[in-house]
Amino acid sequence: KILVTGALGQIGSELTEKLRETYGLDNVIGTDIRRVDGIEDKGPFEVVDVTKANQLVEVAKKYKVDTMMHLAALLSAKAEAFPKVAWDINMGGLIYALETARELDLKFFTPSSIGAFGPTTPRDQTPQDTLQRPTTMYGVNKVAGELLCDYYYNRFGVDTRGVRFPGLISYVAPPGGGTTDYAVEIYYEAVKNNAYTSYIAKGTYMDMMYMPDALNAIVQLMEADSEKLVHRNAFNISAMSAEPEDFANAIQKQIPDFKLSYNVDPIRQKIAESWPNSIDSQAAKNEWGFKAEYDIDRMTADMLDKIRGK
Ligand code: VAH
Repeated sequence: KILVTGALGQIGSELTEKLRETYGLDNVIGTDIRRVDGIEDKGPFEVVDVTKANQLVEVAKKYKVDTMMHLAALLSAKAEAFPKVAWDINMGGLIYALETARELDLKFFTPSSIGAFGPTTPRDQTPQDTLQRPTTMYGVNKVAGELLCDYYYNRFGVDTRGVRFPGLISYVAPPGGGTTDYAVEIYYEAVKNNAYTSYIAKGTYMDMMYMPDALNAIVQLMEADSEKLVHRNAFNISAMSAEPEDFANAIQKQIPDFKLSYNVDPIRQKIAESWPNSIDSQAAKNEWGFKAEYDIDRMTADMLDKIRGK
């Protein structure tokens, strides 16, 4: 049985659904800081504030879970706007999640991010093992989180595993407060207005991935043979390195008169420029068979199709 935190978020909402399809509806308990109408109709759900001691462990005991997937967090741009709140949620939540996993011997997943790298990290084909001096609160949280998860594995034997997610593109639940969110907004605006004004500058490359590939990666990593894992927290994974013009070109293959313009947001541009242009996913491929199925054209066709259908 699996407990998911952040189950109303961009990743959590789709991960909960995917896990229920894979392991059975009643074997996946979604939790988040609040409930929304009808959420219980989709399967077991509990309101949990991950920053409050005992709330997580009580729910984990109540449902006798054996796995925790901890997605509750503040993303990069919001964390930069509210750094102390981000620390409290991102680190305060993580330590209680890890303590729950230690106390109840749970298998544990939490994502890191390309945001765990900084401006002094090699920026092209960033290696799995390299210098990590991020300059954002989110990045500080992600590096500390990676180290904390490895600590709980090495010190207490908690089976912790994680991936460094690139920007994730999806059409089910909107991302909230990320830097890569432009890559989601562009599709909605393309369908609605045939145009989009990007807050990230032309030529700014970042790693990206379509949500179905991200969800498959989580399931694949969690099912991987523990003996084969050389790394744990956290694996570089990416499907593509793209800049705003790449998305515009892919969209124009479907919507020829789509227009992209720019109105750069200096804060999120600064965050984006501190991250890699592209990361190397070889360790994930070698140790647990990571493989992305969606390139930018296939993702674009599916995104536009699904958004039109909404
Ligand atoms: C963000 N979408 O923009 C998240 C993610 C790599 C980006 O961490 O903050």
